[in-house]
Amino acid sequence: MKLLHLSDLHIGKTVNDFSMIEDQAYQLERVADLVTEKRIDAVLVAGDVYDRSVPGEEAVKLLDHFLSRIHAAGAELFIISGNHDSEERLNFGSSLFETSQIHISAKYNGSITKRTMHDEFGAVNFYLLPFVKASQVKHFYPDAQIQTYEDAVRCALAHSEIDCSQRNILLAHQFVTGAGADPRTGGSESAAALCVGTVEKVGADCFCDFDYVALGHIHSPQKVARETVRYSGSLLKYSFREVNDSKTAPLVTLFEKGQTDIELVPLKPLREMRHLKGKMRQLLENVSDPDDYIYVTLTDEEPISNVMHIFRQYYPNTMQIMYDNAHTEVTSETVQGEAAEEKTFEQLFSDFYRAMYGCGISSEELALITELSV
Ligand SMILES: [Mn+2]
Repeated sequence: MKLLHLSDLHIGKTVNDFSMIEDQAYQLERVADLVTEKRIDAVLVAGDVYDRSVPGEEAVKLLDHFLSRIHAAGAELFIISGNHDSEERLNFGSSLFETSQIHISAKYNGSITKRTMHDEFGAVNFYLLPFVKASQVKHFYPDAQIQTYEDAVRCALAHSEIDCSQRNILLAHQFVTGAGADPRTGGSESAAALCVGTVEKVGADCFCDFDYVALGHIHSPQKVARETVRYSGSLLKYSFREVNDSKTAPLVTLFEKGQTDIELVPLKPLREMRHLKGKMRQLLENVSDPDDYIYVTLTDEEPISNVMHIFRQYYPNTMQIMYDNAHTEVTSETVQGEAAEEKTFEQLFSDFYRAMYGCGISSEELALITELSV
């Protein structure tokens, strides 16, 4: 049996004011093509289907189209909610979708949804655990000792009667750590995922009953503790910190119990996200793939006026321009070297201005800001 693992689609997301919808539509078309080409039996979507709890029209239309394409390709579809999804909205139509082999579990109701498929080696059980906080599980098991997210996940799994002689797959959307090591974040996760306390962490050893664990939440693709506990990573690069990631989807082939093969299938986007660093003149002399999403670090010593306007004539999808030059280096040293409380308002504001713009504030601007501050 072949499974394709996706997560963190974040349909409807904007990055630096650029709508990602066209890129997401393209990427989901490629995924649907892949399902046909590779004869995938089931597609797993491990949460953060939408970017917002109230998705926009285009986002809803795109998910609708994706569901029909996967269904037409003959694969079953398993979807859980992530922390970005609204439980109720993602659940819409789910009981009716069941008749079309589309299984959505967006809301924890005291037991984990289980669905079973069969192949020549027997049964494969899919457990769909939507994103849960400790309090949501505690609500159904008030007598259980549940303080952390790990307690919650353990309690939910303990009430699932897992038959370990069969093959078992889990979908979950949590911050999962392996042997004390945190997963490497991509940078476009929500603040909740980027700075987690020990309460929110779930140890990968909770999942020893599962032959494959399809995780969502962390946007960089990676395994956690073992090859068969994985974050697929987000559908696309959604932040500057992800420019060097290559996005992939794990294609998991299940043979008899205990034999699992994983291939990471590259997902080539409509537009790449890239980081260019150098002097403006140099960068604009060698323009390639102008439709890509571009982050720029300029090493020019003098600030360039209208620099975004200039770059967008060559790279219309320029997302952000930063400076890295002698001024910015001096700034970071100054800020670290001197205590803020010993500085006057004018000095502090001048430092701030330099940190933001990479150059000194003019005396006219400083006079104006001083006047406004009193
Ligand atoms: Mn996410």
